[in-house]
Amino acid sequence: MLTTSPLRTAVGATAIVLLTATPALALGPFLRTSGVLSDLATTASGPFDGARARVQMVESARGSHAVLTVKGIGPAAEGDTFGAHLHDGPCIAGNGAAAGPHYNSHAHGQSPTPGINDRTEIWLDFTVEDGTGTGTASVPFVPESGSRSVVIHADPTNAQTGAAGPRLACLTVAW
Ligand SMILES: [Cu+2]
Repeated sequence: MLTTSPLRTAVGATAIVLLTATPALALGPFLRTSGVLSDLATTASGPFDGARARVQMVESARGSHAVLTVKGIGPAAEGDTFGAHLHDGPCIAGNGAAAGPHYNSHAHGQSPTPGINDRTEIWLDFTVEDGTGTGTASVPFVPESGSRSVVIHADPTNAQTGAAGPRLACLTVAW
């Protein structure tokens, strides 16, 4: 028999099954997903064609912690650093705009002061080594559930503006 926490009653049935595998009040993973990246690039081919990504997010008393791992990146990108972020909207191949803006905790009413930085947004930049990249982030909030995405950009994230150039690829993250 399933027992559901009141905090979780709004999420979908599949997620409820996963979440109730742990005691109702325990803090733990609320998102674990993987798959082949969807292509957002405007060029015919690129280093993320056919690459796979895995995203895990864990809730703790301090907020949330995210890990992005990308594997199978083409050799042309070896040693390069790419910006990657949690975005508000879904990942739709060929439609980078569908992912919307970065998930920003102030925009969601979760932080008192506005700002674009690695405390109000989940930035997961990574550097490619042996075709693999890993980005991590810890933030003092837990993002609201929804159909969202992790978007990989062409450039490293600018710490002042959050900009990271064209959108190259994405992965759906929904919880
Ligand atoms: Cu982004």
